[in-house]
Amino acid sequence: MAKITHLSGSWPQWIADNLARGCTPASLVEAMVRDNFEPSFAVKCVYGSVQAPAAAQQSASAGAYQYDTPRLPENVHQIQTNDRLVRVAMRLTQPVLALFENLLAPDECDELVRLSRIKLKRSTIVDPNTGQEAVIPNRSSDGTYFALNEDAFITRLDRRIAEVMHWPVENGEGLQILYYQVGGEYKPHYDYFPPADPGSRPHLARGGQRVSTLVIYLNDVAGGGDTVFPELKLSVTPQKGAAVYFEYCNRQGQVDARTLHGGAPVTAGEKWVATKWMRQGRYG
Ligand code: PD2
Ligand code: ZN
Repeated sequence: MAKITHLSGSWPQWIADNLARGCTPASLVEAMVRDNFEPSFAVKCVYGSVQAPAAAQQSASAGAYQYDTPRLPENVHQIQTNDRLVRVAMRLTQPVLALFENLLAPDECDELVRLSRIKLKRSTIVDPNTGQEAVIPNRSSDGTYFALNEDAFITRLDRRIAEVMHWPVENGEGLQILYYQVGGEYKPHYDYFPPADPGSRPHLARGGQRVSTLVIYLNDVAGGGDTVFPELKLSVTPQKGAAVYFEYCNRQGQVDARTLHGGAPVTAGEKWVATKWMRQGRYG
């Protein structure tokens, strides 16, 4: 279905009403993208309607999000974790985003794939209204999870991952593994729970908002499968053992709509990734 790139009917009023009642611009963009709006167009519609106080006028694309000091330290080319030296190959500041190389050894990637293959299930999303897990065509991968510190191998990886994300290991959700075949994709979305969605409430009650994501590539993909950031015009090519990191929730609990991202369709071969989501608080 073609994406919507014009604003008609009750949409302008819907945007105005929801902004007036205090919904964050990011949550409105999220809802519009779910309703098949083209992501950049939705951002323009919503941010074009945001009336920032004169003193706090920011560029329309930055919206009201205030960038804190990044959790990921600036001016660092390498991160020495407990057991591995990880290279910071590239970074952005708004949003905070970085590419890590050499995060996992090839045999660690292979082991995660081997352990996951036997327990894959179709991936789900959180229904924005009910909060229940739902299967949708926008997310056509299979996946599985490892509980935090499930065994010695996972504990070692969880510790290293927490170190590069500069966030407590106990605030992490269990490592999620995703498997995409040719045609498999994850359409652009946010990893945070849109604060205005009723379905976000039960998820926010456990550990609070998600604050950052690490997508780790477990294989080199023969074709497609890039992790794409439409607002940044950025595309990250999967590379075995490397990872893309990004932050999207500041100390005030605001969320950053610039981190809209997706997994582009795989066009050849298969794609395996491991995803770590960090929460504001302990995810117990
Ligand atoms: O597989 C990916 O590249 C991808 C892209 C966007 C994974 C996720 N998001 C995710 O797991 O949230
Ligand atoms: Zn995601």
